[in-house]
Amino acid sequence: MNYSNQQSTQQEPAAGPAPGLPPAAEPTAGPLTPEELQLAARNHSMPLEALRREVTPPGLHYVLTHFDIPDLDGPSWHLRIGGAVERALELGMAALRRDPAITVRVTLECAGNGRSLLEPRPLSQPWVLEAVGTAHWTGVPLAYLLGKAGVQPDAVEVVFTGADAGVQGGVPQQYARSLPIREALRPDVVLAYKMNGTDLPPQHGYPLRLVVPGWYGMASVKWLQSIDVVKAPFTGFQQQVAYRYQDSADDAGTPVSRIRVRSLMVPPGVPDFFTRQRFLRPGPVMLEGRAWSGEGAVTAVDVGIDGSWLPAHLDKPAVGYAWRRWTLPWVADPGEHVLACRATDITGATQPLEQNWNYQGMGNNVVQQVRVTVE
Ligand SMILES: Nc1nc2c(c(=O)[nH]1)N[C@H]1C(S)=C(S)[C@@H](COP(=O)(O)O)O[C@H]1N2
Ligand SMILES: [Mo]
Repeated sequence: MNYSNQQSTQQEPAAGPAPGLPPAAEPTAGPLTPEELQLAARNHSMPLEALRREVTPPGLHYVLTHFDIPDLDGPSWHLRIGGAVERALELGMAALRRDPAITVRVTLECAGNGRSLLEPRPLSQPWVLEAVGTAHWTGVPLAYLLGKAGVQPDAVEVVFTGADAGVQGGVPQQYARSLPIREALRPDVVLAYKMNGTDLPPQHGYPLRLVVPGWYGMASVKWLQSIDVVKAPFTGFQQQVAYRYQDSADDAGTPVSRIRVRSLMVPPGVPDFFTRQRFLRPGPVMLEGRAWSGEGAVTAVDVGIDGSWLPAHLDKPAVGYAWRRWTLPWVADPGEHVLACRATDITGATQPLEQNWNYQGMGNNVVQQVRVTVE
């Protein structure tokens, strides 16, 4: 396949197939670029040792922000709900806090997680494996507010627009994404004003964000400013150009939605500072980690020790779309070892052993490998 010079001159997506990403995003086999380093320093992942915790403290939860983090004033913030509704609404934070609230435990993962492992590597945020986190999100069910506004019968999608703005692929925009009406009316989709029991931190969407359990993170719009019910599919950049599984720049591709099954392991022992290679003493060690899927329950995790697979013990079933803990006792014998973990969900989907390449580097749920030296 030739990845070079596949240019797309089209900018604003109209109806019809999506144009590809602009040439700046051509995949490369070369070393990390200054632009990737810049993004990596702004957007951080979850240190793998935080997998020990059922709920991720906000400072350890991964963060992905396309543009700048807006500095918003909560007390004067207003959410507008309009478009194809019976009654347009404008709600301040005080009013939203008086509405019925729910708390959902949700594992969020960036769709680009695993991107930097791909060869060639799509140029974007260069995640390794840990662009994930699990939090308790508290707020008003979206369905409750859509019920109050009254969705018109011929509506097809709901568009969510954040307060953050910038340029991506040459297109000036505010960050915006849509959901089909069916998903928007799910009882667990929430307009959250709290993360783990306190006000949202600035980087996670203060004062208000959407949380869509089971979907990759791009659906959960932060700094939520407006909700528009629409009668035709939304064609904004983050919907029609970004977040698609594409073979090449010219392929319209298919939209990214639910999180593919994945498991991760807490790397055992202690790391080398620079290489992160692990060092461990011989003897019994409890391997542990967590597994999740946006398609439904995780039903099995297999742990690979130097290429032989053993079924891990799964803890109690997960709550909603949160991760599920797994453990496997191992007796480490001296030498070099490669550990791996591989989850399967209720649909029968299982993590690939080999890379599953696509042009934007989306949904790469390849199995994690951890090299350990036992001595
Ligand atoms: N307004 C806005 N919402 C956004 C984004 C953004 O850049 N702007 N990034 C999205 C992406 S790609 C992800 S993966 C999640 C990350 O959420 P977190 O930073 O709270 O972990 O937010 C989503 N919501
Ligand atoms: Mo993301």
